[in-house]
Amino acid sequence: MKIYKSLDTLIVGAGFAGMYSLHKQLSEGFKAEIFEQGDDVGGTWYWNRYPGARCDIESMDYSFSFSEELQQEWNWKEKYGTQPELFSYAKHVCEKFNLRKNINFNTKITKAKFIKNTQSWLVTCDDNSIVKCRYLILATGNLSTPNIPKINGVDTFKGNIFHTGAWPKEMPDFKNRTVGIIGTGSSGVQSIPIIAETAKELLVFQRTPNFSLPARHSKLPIDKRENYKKNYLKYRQLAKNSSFGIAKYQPPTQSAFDVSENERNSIYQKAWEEGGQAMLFSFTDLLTDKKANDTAAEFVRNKIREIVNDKSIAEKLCPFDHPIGTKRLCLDSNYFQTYNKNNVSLIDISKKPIDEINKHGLVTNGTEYTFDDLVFATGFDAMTGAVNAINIINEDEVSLKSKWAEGPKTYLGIMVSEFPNFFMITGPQSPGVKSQMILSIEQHVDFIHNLIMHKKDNNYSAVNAKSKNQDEWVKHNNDVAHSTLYPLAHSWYNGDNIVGKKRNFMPYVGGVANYKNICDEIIESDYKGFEFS
Ligand code: N01
Repeated sequence: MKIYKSLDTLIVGAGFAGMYSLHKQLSEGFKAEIFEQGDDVGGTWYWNRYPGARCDIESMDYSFSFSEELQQEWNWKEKYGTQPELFSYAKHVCEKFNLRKNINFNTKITKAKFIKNTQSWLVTCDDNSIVKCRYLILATGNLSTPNIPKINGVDTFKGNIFHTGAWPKEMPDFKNRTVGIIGTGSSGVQSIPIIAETAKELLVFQRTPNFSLPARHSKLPIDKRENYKKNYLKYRQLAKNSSFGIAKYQPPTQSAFDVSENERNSIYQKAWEEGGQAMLFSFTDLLTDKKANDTAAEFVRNKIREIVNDKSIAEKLCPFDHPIGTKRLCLDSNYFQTYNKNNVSLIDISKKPIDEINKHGLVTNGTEYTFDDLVFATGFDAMTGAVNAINIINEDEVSLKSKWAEGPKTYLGIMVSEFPNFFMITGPQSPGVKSQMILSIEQHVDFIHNLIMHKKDNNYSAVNAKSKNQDEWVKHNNDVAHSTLYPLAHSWYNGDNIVGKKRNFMPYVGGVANYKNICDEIIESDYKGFEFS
């Protein structure tokens, strides 16, 4: 076995998490490199180039805070960053901190094995080359393994097939073409209105309708941007002390039933007009009390009924299967309005699934629908997909995938017991996907970095999570989730979207601020729950 490179730190993935982690490691003098399967940086914003792709968190929040110079010099143009703008930002970060020379592009990591004697990892790349490293950090993202449902006959389709999460670099031209799209989650809700603008005909195959609120997207006024920049310290602090890591969404103070029905509806109306996710932050009990939640859900259903001209289509677009906000709430620009267009049809497949895909289209409920192009907006094997795609083996020859067969178990979403010197950025059972992702990334990268420094400064050779503390953390994660309405939804949060995946609620929904306090207390207690050897 020939080791072609020896590193202190090997990081997998060159998205925001990987880049910031690399920057921290290099700043401390570590020999560190990223291995990235794409040919550029950006992660999510490299792969998700589908029409209409943009972030659903405002740009001034969804950005790095670790460098004052960076946050002052970058000028966001749009209220919600588009994929091209976010991709440019990622490239700017890469150049500014001189990271590119330490990134191996077009290289996929397939295996990692911990070697007891040397207390290091041997990592195998897809060209079979082997890299030795002391620390292995996964920055592989939570929504990075596209899910293409196994539908009979998919290989026989003669037209083009696209997945929103692996979109080609060259934008396909849908002009004069009939397009079929499967999926009405965030990716579908964003791409459907844009594809409908050019396609001759668009057929939307909907299994479950989704709640979506208007984004009220606009250009970002320069004075607003500059004012925000002047007060960045304050806004970043507010974000850190909030539940979801977004400065303007501070914890509400009153229950939905503290006010009259009229007042409640006027609060919802104001939030609807403001756009974004404001409505979810109107009352304390929207995510814990089904009756409170029903008031917001019905408000949104009534909006759908107002917007969509055809009453039966409107009713098909109204979600009844889950409380609002318990699946990732979509933000849209004219999503429901799109169903008023003559070239758009909604095909409800909730009762009869797609039987097969054939040469010309697909068959459901005995009817054949033909189209030229097929778009899968069918989401991802979320949170565990990218981790399990690497064969990670500990010193006892046990794979992480087998350890996680019944669902992921982590300590703080950062480490896994019996897998020393192995770290995940925003892993399962951490707030990542239920927060402003970049804020959570920064917190995890800093935590992991400090943990590694603590280990190094004390001349330890390995750090590991204790299984007792891990079990307690997993239990806490589940207890918090089950004190809310989240588990009532069938969503990627609990693995329901992947056939055969064990149901487990994966994100930590106890709030960003609470989570950070817990982590800070752990640091202060000399890394309680971690063992050093
Ligand atoms: O994926 P999803 P997504 N037959 O899993 C349907 C983030 N994101 O890519 O609900 C028919 O939400 C499935 O139906 P059902 C964001 O966190 C952010 O849209 O399972 N349909 C559903 O409608 C988001 O939550 C942004 O019944 C099938 C859809 O496909 C996450 O990524 C933008 C099917 C999948 O929805 C994932 O969003 C985009 C089948 N066999 C994404 N299998 C922003 O920042 C699946 N479906 C704005």
